[in-house]
Amino acid sequence: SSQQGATIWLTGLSGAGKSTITEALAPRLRAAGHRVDILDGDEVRQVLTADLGFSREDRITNVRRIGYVAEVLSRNGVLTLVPVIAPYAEARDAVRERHEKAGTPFVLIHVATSVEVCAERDVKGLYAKQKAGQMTGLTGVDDPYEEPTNADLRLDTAGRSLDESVDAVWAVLSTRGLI
Ligand code: GGZ
Repeated sequence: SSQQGATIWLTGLSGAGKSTITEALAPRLRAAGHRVDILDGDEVRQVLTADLGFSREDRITNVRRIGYVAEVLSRNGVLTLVPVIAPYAEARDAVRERHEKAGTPFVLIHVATSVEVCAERDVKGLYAKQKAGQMTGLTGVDDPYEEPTNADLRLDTAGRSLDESVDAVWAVLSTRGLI
């Protein structure tokens, strides 16, 4: 079938809800007849970017590589969901530019859950680890997160149900004519 693809990038802190929203959105999009794939930072880092750490340079390389793969998939009709922190504007903009040059739709969702709420949730225990001095360079705590100024949606998940968050992303995709 000929379908319009797009890259839907969910940027935000660890624990903001990027992966959770993605995992709920994907089956809904599939049920609506779309081809969907997910490039989750946590997973992709085990293969495509297994050589990279969390320095500024490595994070930028990580995001550019993932952006390359996302654009190829999206150009070929896949709705490609990318829950990856992408803390640097420079890297996000490079990915956006690659998409624009290819004429491939790019949607940026800022999952803007506050660092306080992310630390409270602390699903992975990273915030506790950083506080205990067992790690450094945690995004939003002692490492930069450059807030997007060009997001299609700024979504704070605090006080919102998962369904409401998914609906908000869905509305953006609908407005953009992608679904
Ligand atoms: C942020 C880290 C860090 C540091 C390990 N800072 O929430 P998670 O656990 O499951 O997903 C996060 C993942 C971050 O990888 P990304 O590829 O999304 O990040 S980036 O765009 O910055 O390259 C987190 C875990 O790895 N993690 N150390 N120091 N998140």
